[in-house]
Amino acid sequence: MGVGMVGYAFMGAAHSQGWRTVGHVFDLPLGARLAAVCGRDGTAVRAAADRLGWAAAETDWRALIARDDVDIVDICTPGDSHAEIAIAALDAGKHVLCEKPLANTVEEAEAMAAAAERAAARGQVAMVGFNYRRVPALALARRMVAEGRLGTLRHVRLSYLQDWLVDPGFPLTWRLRKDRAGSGALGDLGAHIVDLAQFLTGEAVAGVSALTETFVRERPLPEGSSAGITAAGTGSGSEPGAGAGGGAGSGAAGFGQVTVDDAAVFTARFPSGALATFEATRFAAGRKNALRLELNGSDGSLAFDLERLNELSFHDHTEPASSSGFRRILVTEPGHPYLEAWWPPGHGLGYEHTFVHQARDLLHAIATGTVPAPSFADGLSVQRVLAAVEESAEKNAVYTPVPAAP
Ligand code: SOE
Repeated sequence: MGVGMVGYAFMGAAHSQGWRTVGHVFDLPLGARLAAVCGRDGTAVRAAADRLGWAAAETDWRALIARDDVDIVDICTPGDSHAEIAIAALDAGKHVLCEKPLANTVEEAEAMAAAAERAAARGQVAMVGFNYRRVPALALARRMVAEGRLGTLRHVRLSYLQDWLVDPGFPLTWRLRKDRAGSGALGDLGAHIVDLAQFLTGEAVAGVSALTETFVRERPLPEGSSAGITAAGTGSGSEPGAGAGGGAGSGAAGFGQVTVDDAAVFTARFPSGALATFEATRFAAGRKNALRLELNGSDGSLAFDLERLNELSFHDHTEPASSSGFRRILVTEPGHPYLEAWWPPGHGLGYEHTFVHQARDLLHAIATGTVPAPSFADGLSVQRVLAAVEESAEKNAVYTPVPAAP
């Protein structure tokens, strides 16, 4: 399978690592070839191709899709271009991998899911890049929940905490603009934890109640065009359309309006009756990429922390109270998800390996003609939850505690 990737900044580099490595680790029904990478700046995209291992470079995504040596189109651009590129690629007969969140709006996500369904009838595959499903410990957690090890689920608790916006001097990059990114911490981080909650429980969120906040409403306009989550940009990758400055609402001289949320907190219900809490923020000082979760059921609990991603904590509540308690499962055994192909027990994996696993799962889905998980329909379902969160936050149904009678 020839892969053509659009965008080559942080996510593009992570995906490249996945495509380069997958065939060297897993026994695959189909191989992957890094055919071409695409970005708008010709000099920069050629440099990225050399650095990341792509055979060719293109400056127009339509030309990338039209290439005969491209079978899979991998979309690593900001959200505002996902729908157009994905639908064009599917209509051109290509398989598609699209970064999360699937789109910037529910309408776009619906159109993408419809295109994916049409394409599936022609044997094409469309997957959304919720890579944390591919952390072995989280794949194991899902297996344990599905096996009933937790009994009836009562609580689903997830938070995703970063801190790269704490400094009010951090520039107004594309991730802080609604027209480019759709939303802020909600779509970027909240999308991951909503997807994980639905993946782990096997249930779809049934209702939400939310608060969002933009703590710093104006930020300096950036000097460069490619900054992502670092002020200086991540690598030299200018994602197509990643320019940050133009179009930002103007504020004080040299400043622009932040048009997305900095943080979102919300509660939710699952059809089974389980209650969920979610927190997504870029303002948790000291927390760099802290994705944490805990599930509590009638028969036990599971807990996970991305900063210790080779471990899963499990409490078996059916054991005698005198000897039960949380114990650490070191998720590095060959019987654990994805680990049959990696290192001997105890030799852990990291963030980058989730992209190798993602490439593996996509190639398997193509070879077997199965709908991959997470599908575009799964991406749409997350998008609907994000939209419900925004609507709830806008309506701001916050009740003030009644003061005590004098
Ligand atoms: C930035 O907040 C970011 O790169 C997200 O966009 C990714 O999805 C997440 O994996 C890491 O943080």
